[in-house]
Amino acid sequence: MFKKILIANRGEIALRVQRACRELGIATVAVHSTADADAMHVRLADESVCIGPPLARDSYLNMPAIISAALITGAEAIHPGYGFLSENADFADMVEAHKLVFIGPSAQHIRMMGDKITAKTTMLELGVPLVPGSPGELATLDEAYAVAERIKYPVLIKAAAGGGGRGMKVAQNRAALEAAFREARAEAGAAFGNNAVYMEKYLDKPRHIELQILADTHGNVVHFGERDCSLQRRHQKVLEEAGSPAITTAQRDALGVVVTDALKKIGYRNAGTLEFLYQDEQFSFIEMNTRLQVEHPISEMISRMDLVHEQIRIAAGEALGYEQSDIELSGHAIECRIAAEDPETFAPCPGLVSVYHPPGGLGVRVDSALYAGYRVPPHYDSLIAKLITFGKTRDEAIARMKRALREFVIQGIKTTIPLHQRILENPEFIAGDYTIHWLEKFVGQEH
Ligand code: MV4
Repeated sequence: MFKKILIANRGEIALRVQRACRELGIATVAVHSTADADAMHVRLADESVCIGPPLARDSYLNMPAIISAALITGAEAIHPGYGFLSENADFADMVEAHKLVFIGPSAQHIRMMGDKITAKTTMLELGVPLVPGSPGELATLDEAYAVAERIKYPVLIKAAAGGGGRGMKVAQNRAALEAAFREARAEAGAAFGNNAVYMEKYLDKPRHIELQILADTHGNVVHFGERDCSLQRRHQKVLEEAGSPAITTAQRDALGVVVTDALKKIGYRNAGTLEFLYQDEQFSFIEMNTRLQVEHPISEMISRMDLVHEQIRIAAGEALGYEQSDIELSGHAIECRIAAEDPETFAPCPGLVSVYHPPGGLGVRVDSALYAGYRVPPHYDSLIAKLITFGKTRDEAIARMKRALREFVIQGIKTTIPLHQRILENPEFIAGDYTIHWLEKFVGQEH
């Protein structure tokens, strides 16, 4: 096992990884920008290194500075958290070139899944269900017309280097396809320096359901069930649940078998998430994320497993030591992402936190790096706390979340707590009756 790990991140996820390290008896090295000198992840680490000025590209994305910090402090491994360098294959290569361990998948697998076309082609060959679409890149407009006639309109043009919704264009009919194709290509080229695009049948009312997996370096792959992440606004997840209110145990088990078999075949390692769209009782793979995700705690709550412990053990070469049948999923968990934003306009609201009182009690978990007197800097993501509740049933998790949101006191800055309270009162939400379009409509209707 490692003796010292550098955590190449900030905020709640840096604390989350530190907690796992502490429990495993591993010393931690924090890195931070000048804007984060007073941050909780710096205060709680065993050691810390300032790696640059506030802008992320000069600090948390500064690969040589982070590698140097690891070498100087004698850290043996680097945990990237989520965002920043977590899905950067060049960084994973650089870490290994310096005889350090990247706590995540191989650079080859990060690259494979980073290219959405390669990811889909790979999953197709492995028998994972996909949305009907182009077999690979759409090179010409003629090809686009041909695929669209075959799969029928409406269709969606997506960027191969995209993901997270950037560079997508819908074409409702043949007349709209040329503009969608040209715009998607131009936007992809400008945004990613790669203008490759592909086509999928446009699903009009899907849910976003993702499956959490772990793979060790001894050929074992297990899953931790699904998370329903349909409640998003502008491709930002707002509230997630595990399991999905829309799927059955039999559906979960069947999808789990297909996915774990597929990942065994490609020799995937460490944590990963396969994203599916679910509509008309069908799962369609769209993307794979090769990192620990923000919403991983809800999978931990329903499985009583520590996914970060497991990531670290896997990176150290240990075998999982349990099988799928040992993972017992039970109960229901919900996560509310609390952001330093205006709950009506979603404008970021950084500033001084004057009062901070997190909720507690049975079935409540708060992952946050906030404290009273902390100044939320304007340079980074606005997520300030994840409030997670667990219950034997979904109704119990909802009741507990409402109770916990009432208890949560954050003063000095605006937060999205009131938005979550409104969602939790809504009859459609309570019935579990929502798609990926529900939240945008809900937020729009309120005005
Ligand atoms: C789609 C889709 C409908 N049909 N693909 C958006 C983010 C990216 N991960 C995939 N996305 C979508 N892909 C097909 N074939 C609708 C979306 C989509 C979406 C997906 C998940 C969660 C929220 C969303 C909001 C708008 C569009």
